[in-house]
Amino acid sequence: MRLERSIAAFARARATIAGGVNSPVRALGAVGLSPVFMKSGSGAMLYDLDGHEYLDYVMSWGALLLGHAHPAVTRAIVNAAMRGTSFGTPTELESELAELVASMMPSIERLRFVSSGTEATMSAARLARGFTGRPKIVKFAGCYHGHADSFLIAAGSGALTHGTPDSPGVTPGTARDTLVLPFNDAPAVGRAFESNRGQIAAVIVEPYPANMGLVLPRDGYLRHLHELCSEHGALLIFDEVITGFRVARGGAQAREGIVPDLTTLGKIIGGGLPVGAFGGRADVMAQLSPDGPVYQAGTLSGNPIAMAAGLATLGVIAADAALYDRLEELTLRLTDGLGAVMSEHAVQHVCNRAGSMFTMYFTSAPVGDLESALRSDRTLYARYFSAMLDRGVYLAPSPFEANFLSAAHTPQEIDRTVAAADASFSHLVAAQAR
Ligand code: HOZ
Repeated sequence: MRLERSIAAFARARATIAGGVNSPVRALGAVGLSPVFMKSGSGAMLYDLDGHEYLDYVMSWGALLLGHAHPAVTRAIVNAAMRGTSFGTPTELESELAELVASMMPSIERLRFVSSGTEATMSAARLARGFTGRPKIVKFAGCYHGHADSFLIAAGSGALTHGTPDSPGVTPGTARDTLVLPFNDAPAVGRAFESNRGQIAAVIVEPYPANMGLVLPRDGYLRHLHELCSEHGALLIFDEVITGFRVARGGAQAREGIVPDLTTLGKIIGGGLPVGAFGGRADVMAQLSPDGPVYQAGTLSGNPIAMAAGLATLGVIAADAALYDRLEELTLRLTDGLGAVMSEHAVQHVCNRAGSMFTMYFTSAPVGDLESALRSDRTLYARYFSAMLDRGVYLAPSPFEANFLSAAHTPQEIDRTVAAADASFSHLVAAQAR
């Protein structure tokens, strides 16, 4: 495949942008390529600078539940922009979106909008510390909660992909206050609470971790976390930046029937614009400035254009009772199809799926934590990614990321994707035989 314009665009970007990208996961280093520069997107499709089109399974890292350039969202953005881009004062749009979010996710009694998922988790951690008066946060290996210092320890996503799960620049003091445990290991959490009595402010977890690829919690594991937090006076923070409005209208907490103390949101809540939010128990949120002493702020927090995009997106979701069933059905059609193709070509694989997100690991044993995820064959994944790209399918550019469908994907496009996988593996097997 010829990607001359993308290659030239990357060379140009590298001259002024650090690493040529504004977020490392876009660099495509994990699959041995250089970034594909996109020109536009529509529905399930992406269009690159060189004139290729791709069926997109990244969907802006899960943000675009409704697909690219959804008409209702685009209209809302344009209309909001005509009224002014930012006021630095409250608008009623913020309350409208807050009310809609709270109605869809009842654990959120109060919330605050920020501009990214990183800001949401960073602020939630500070709030948990301020509320409890305790220093330590428990996180799980391979979970990624954005790039605030407290979380760049055994982190997933780009930090894992690029080999820096413990980032330089995080001070030993900060690292000491983050306790890292293996995901899905219930006794480890009990032991951590025992040996850090009165020290743990919060346990933060992606209920369905999606930054070491997708990993699902064992039965009862999340409930166990909830019970331990209650017993020890710590807060349970569900990081639903990815799963919120993705795996169900009410997020993973609705599917699992768990009411966390705090929830962090991002991605879909902004309909493709930069929005995050954190919220939960009213007594905890009351500690935030100006009502309380825990400081948190942002010039563009609750930005009117971003609020309008979020409102339009959640409005479409709220009005479509069958949306999540349709997405789930479509995703099953895809993962079943891909699984069948891989079996036919004798490729060892394990598929983890929740709602409209999934990861295919190239390994034979179940994947339930970072250690098992790391057994996935990265070289094969890189070759698979390239072969699919050649056939017009844009997958997650790392074996340690999730793939996402959108409401814009059609059964025909799913079948095309499965056919592309079949052709890809035929090509890879033939290439290996040569
Ligand atoms: N959570 C996203 C990837 N897993 C973040 C995207 C980014 O880092 O750019």
